[in-house]
Amino acid sequence: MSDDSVARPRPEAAVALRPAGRGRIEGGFWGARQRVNREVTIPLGGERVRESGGFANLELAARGAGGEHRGKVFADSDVYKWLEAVAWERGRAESDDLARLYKEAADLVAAAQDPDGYLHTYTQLTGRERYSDLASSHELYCAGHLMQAAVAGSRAVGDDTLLRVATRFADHLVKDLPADTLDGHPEIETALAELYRETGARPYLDLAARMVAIRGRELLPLKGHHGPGIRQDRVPLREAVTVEGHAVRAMYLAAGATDVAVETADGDLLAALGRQWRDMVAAKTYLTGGLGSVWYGEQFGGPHELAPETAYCETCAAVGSVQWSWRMLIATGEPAFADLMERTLYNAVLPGISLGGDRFFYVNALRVRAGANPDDRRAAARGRQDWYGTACCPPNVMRLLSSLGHYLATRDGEGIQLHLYANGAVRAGDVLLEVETDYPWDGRVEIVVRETPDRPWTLALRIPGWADGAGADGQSAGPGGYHRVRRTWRSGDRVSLDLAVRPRLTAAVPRLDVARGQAAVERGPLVYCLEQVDHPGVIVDDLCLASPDLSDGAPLTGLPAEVVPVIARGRAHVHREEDGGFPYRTAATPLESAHEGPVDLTFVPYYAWANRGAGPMTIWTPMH
Ligand code: FUB
Ligand code: ZN
Repeated sequence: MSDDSVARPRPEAAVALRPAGRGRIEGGFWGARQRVNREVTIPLGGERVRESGGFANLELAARGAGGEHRGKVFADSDVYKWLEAVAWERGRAESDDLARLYKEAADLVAAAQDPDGYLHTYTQLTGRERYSDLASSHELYCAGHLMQAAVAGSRAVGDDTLLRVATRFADHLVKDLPADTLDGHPEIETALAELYRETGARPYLDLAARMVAIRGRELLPLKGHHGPGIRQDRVPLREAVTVEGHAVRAMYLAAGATDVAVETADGDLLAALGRQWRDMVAAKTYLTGGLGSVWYGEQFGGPHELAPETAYCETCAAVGSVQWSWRMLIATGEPAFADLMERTLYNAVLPGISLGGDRFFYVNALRVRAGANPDDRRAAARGRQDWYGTACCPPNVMRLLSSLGHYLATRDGEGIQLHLYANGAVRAGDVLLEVETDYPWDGRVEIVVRETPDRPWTLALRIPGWADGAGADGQSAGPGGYHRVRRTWRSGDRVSLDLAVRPRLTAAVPRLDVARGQAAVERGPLVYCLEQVDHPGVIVDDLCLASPDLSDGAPLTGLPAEVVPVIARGRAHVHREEDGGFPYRTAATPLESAHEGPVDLTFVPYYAWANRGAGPMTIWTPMH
């Protein structure tokens, strides 16, 4: 465990909390995911990046003789995100294999860099003029991912191979980037801020701050049918009241703007970001935490435009949301940000990868109908895919899982705050805490103090917003805040938390009309769904809930034994012959409800769906 935190504010930054540093996740829910990530996904990711030309592009650029660029204009970013994951993994546990993989790729990146610091293989190989098409070229987006990988290598294992490349690139940008330049895809802002934090070079922060300040003034040229909003260039961030446009871009920009706000003590900017975050949660976030309801342009829709089957919910948008909320949590200390992080991690990031760690969703629909068209490779009806032509999502999940230990805890002048619960240990200064839990399957979390100074400090434990009936050491602990215990601790002291994990039904507000008359099943932090595979003889589209009573079920064949299904009584609507003609009837006719016999409904955690074959699935189930 060390203070190699993700988004580590400078000492003078205006923040309420400071990251505690990397916690150790061991076993349990997230330990299993981290093991699969390390043993399966990251090695496989390296292979896929190689097969898709990511390394070949760098090799050609290193030779300096031109050549055919393979893949998308942002192919370099796949290499960098994968390298970032390798770096965080090395920090968790060094290995010869990981160190070799990292060195080979990092040396290649260094060799591909132009003498003046520039690096973007698409531009280098095609000979296109630098920065001539920043609305689409992703030059600075790739630079940003390079910088984040470099910071990870430096923080996690003190390897500065990429840091030297990144600082040369950043120095070049500070010196040579035309004034008032923006990238169509934000990312460079948060990366420059982190590079500033790592190196202390103030011009990097100033450049990031300038990019945040001038965004929203329609500086970027328009492309195709899109207006400036898709690239967050319609309204200055300081004035914006909501998030808009391409969801991943919006999240990366907001994360970078939050970094800038805290490092420059810009309270107005932070307040504007808080306003946008709250509007996003209130009107533009799926129950899963997923973001983006419009396929066209991979965008946010309007308020409450959250149709389940056409949900876009790109896995990268969920990763970006976690990054933004983490920064807002540090800036403000408000638990709502940690609540969204938790919801998003379990239900919007994790569905993006199969349980085996080798297949991926790019788009995460909340409903797939029987007979849904699987034509687009991103369509959920097709199930997870081995890789994608636009492979932004898989390495994004890799780097987040590798660095997950950083997001568990923070500290302030009063003590330590635990935000996310995972079996393992957390160190903050001279305090060492062990966390024993089978969360999220079980709500019991035992915190054991192993090392402590001989003076009073406060242990703050987040009680999630859903955790009605939670308790700590026999006292009730209200949801949506922190349960705080202040005392002079002794080694061996324990606090027992019970987060009241049990199945519950959730409804949407009336304005979210696509979910009217329907309910979703949740259990603890997990959102559940109905899958066709558990309902032979009926079609998921025809099912409805017959009773609000829910109970835990027995393990299911084909899913890990620890996965707790939820059982309810249901019914299947009869799809009559006349319904198959023109599927409408006069609204004046009272709705007859013809049902077949009772059906036992089996709900499984949404993150685990499509691991036993793809098929119809729904998060929302009609109540009649
Ligand atoms: O443009 C780079 C990445 O490709 C975006 O972040 C994703 O949404 C995908 O469009
Ligand atoms: Zn993506």
